Amino acid sequence: MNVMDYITKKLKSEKLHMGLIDPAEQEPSEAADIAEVLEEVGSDAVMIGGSTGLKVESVDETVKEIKNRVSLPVILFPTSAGTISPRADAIYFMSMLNSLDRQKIIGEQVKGARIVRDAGLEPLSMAYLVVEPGMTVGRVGNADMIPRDQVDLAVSYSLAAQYLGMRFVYLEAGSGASSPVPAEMIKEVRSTIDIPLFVGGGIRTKQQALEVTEAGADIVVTGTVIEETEDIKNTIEGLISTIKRI
Ligand code: 1GP
Repeated sequence: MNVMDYITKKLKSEKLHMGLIDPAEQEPSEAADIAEVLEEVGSDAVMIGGSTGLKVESVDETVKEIKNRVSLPVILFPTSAGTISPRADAIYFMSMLNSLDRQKIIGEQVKGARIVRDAGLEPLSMAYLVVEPGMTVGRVGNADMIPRDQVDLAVSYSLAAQYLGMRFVYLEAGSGASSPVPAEMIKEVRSTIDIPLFVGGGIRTKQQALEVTEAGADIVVTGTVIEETEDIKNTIEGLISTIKRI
């Protein structure tokens, strides 16, 4: 499966939803149960990652179980070069452009490049931009966070990413953020760049999903809501139907 083609083709006619599963939060078989629900309710891909101190073994086992049971693309969303599973379909080859830590901008990427090549993983080049409040990823990534009212700064970073040849921009408010990336910021970035825009962090309700997609998010990522809800099927189905209606 060529994941870039899959995403590009889908984006021609609809907005996408991707469900983020953290291998540290459940057993691999339970992760596969969640992935089955995501597939059933019309999610477009499963992203794997998101925790600090993740072990490559648990990433690998989780990807294996999911690949055994669903046909959705499984894409790694790595925190470091040490958590790459060759069983996935693709990997976001991402740089946290607004990190103050060289390791997060290019260090892990140098460490991981040959691992990705040798594993035969499809690299999907992505600019990862952390917006306030940023949560754990902002802290761990030593991000010089984009303030919520600095729309121009988000636009400048996103345009720089496009000019550097990156294929995606991800505006990240941080997993579990109290509110998502501001609509005004999404709108300005979307109207400036030509590459697809991911938005994630703090999206829990249909209203929030509506606001970020109406503002211009092409791909909406949700993670925490999957972990917190009592009824994954209904909750995610509601979010996806909202996202796909735009
Ligand atoms: C985190 O953007 C993703 O990297 C998802 O955030 O867990 O808040 O949905 P949530």
